Amino acid sequence: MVHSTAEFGNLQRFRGRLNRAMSTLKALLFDVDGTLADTERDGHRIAFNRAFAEVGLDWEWSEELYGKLLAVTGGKERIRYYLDNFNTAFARPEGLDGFIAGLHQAKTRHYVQMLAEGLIPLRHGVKRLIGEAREAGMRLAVATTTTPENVSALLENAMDPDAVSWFEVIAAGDVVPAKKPAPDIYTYAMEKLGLSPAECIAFEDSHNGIRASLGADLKTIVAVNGYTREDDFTGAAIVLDSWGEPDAPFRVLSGDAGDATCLDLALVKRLHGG
Ligand code: XBP
Ligand code: MG
Repeated sequence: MVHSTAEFGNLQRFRGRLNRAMSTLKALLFDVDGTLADTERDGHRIAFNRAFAEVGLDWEWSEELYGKLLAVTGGKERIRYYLDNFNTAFARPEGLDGFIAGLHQAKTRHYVQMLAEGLIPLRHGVKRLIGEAREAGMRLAVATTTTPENVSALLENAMDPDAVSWFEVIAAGDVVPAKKPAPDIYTYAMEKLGLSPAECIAFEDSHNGIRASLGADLKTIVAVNGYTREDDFTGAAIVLDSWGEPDAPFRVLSGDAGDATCLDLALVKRLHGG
């Protein structure tokens, strides 16, 4: 008999653990920005600034300001957040939605161009882990807030010309109306895969990201980056400072990696528990 909300919560968590213990891991679900690559400070931020300059705006998003703007996911949503909170004096044009959408299109063009020039590499360990997962027949998907073109451009340029085809589902951008921290993009990706949360695991780098993945009932492995080091990752299966490579071990910030020194499939499976 369940007596209180706390006990009900405990029971739900116990059920989740039991489901996972009975479910084999079938798919890895990857966030993109900050997770597959360190895209924000020297990628998206620069592309936004180039777009602003292109249309004659004197806006300049510094590294520090951009850290604050990352509170909101999604480029269009971030521009609006900037205007509402950091540039309230800006004389807004009529049809603000269209103005923001146009600006964001220009930003996407600049960002994709930067990827094509090979300016944004993958994080250490990503290629190795994905290669290992593919060899083991693990299914792969992306669940991200960013624009679909950005994902294909990153995968093609930084991972492999064929890498887009390695991912069964690329859930990205406006395909769901509520972006992270809402769980919708993860739920959407799992629906497309035809899998339950207990059969999947998520990879994230930020507080908003893990709120989305945990909200979708997914076990989540975190590797922080410069902007997210101080984020709250309560509920993560493990928090690492990087994915690690055999010759460049990760540091465990919280959780238990056993003897592992880089994130390999064996550790992913152990953290999943199935
Ligand atoms: C990623 C984001 C994205 C990018 C910009 O969040 O916040 O908005 O900064 O991408 P997450 P777009 O890693 O949690 O998915 O400009 O294409 O929206
Ligand atoms: Mg991210």
